[in-house]
Amino acid sequence: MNYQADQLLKALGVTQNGGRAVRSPVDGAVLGYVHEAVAADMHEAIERAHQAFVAWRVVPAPKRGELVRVFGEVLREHKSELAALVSLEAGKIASEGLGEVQEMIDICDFAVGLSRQLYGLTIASERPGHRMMEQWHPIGVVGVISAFNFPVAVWAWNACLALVCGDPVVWKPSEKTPLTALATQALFEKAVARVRAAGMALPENLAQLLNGGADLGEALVDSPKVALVSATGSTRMGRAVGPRVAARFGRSLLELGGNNAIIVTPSADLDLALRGILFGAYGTAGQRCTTTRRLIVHASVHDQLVERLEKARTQLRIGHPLEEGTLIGPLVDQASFEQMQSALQRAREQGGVVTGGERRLADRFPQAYYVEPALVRMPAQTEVVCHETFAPILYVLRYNELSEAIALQNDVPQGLSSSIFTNDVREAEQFLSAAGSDCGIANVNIGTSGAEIGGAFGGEKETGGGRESGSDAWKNYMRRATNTVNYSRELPLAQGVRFDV
Ligand code: UN1
Repeated sequence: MNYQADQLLKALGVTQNGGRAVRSPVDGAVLGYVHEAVAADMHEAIERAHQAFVAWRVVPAPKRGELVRVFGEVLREHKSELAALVSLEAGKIASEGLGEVQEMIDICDFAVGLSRQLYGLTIASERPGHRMMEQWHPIGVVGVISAFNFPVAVWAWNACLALVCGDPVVWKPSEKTPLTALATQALFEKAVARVRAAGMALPENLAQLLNGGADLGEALVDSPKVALVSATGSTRMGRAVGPRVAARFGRSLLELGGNNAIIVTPSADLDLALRGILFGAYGTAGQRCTTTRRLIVHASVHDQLVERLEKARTQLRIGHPLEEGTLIGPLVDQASFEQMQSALQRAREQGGVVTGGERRLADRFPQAYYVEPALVRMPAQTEVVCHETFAPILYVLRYNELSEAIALQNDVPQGLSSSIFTNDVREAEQFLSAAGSDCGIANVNIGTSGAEIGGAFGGEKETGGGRESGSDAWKNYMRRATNTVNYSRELPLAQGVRFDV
């Protein structure tokens, strides 16, 4: 048992009483234990959530916001402990663990503001003495399926919006990160207790957590009582979820794989580009859906940029994520390491020149998988480059014309994030235009990862089309009602139709 984890769990209010052992990607040590649920438990949880919905949907939205405000307060109080647990369970370096909890706090603030801004339109009626409007009503139970790499923030994006929108949440986290989920749930329950102690009545079961296997996710996907299934993870998972939810006419919000590219043009500030590429490609050990996986560089700056990148790559400190100065933590598990090795092998077979990619620190951490980030010069955008490998591999391609670079950028099945480094306004605008990047996120002079919560987050094509987090993503969690009110003493029909007896 890892004693640091033991203390963190205690400080976060998680009591341990047996269950499956959960191991850390950092060193393979047991961090704690988790009891796993089965599908029948999920059916009961959905039923309880539905009862909560009936009560919660009529609580005024700004009052619902009060719960989320207090949750944000509790998160601030426990930021360092939860962040450290994220580091131990998901392998993130300290500042990224803190950053993940900061995303949770930020979305709380955003959702609280939103709780007074769930606006509908008023619409001009063609009939005299009539008024048309739209209202946004709570939609029902929201199921959240989340991935290991953002084990708590992605749940918070969904849960905080869902709660202010009037929807209870049922959460099935990744099997790789159940402890951070338990800690988050304990903090949420602390917020519930605090709001109740201050005199506000709250229904039971506004947010429930069930740890366990794929059968739990399937129960969420198939239940007609789950109005929205928000799923983050692989395209393979999304292919299973999307059609099944659609088959029962449920709603799904999918945030799946990315294959994000940075284009570097001749006018680019190469110092800036280098920093953006390093964090984008190798930060979080390449395990973000927004990780930069492809670099498309103009021939005139290709060699010097790649040379600088190659040098900087070898200077990134790999190690225990909570040790001062570490920039690259471990891969999540052995399977992930093997997928990385297999991708590098395929890249070599497809004409790539690979540097890095070897296992590191195996003597110090024989049960963990640290790797040197890899750089692969590719002759073309081959099969392996079109595939998302969840590891720090950066494929480098060369271009001559910007249109060619944009075509390469778009010519992959995924469509999440993209960037251009340029100081030429024409190039930047071309990249952002309708004929430019086809991704949900397109940036200028910043990298592909590390988006702020205020924007809508998600992407097109195999990324699944969903938008979470900021902007008007809240509309996913509500249903729209169009209302026409007649305040006249006549009953004119629309389109001039006559139906008089
Ligand atoms: C993810 O990897 O699923 O933009 C989410 C980013 C983070 C969120 C990533 N804010 O990189």
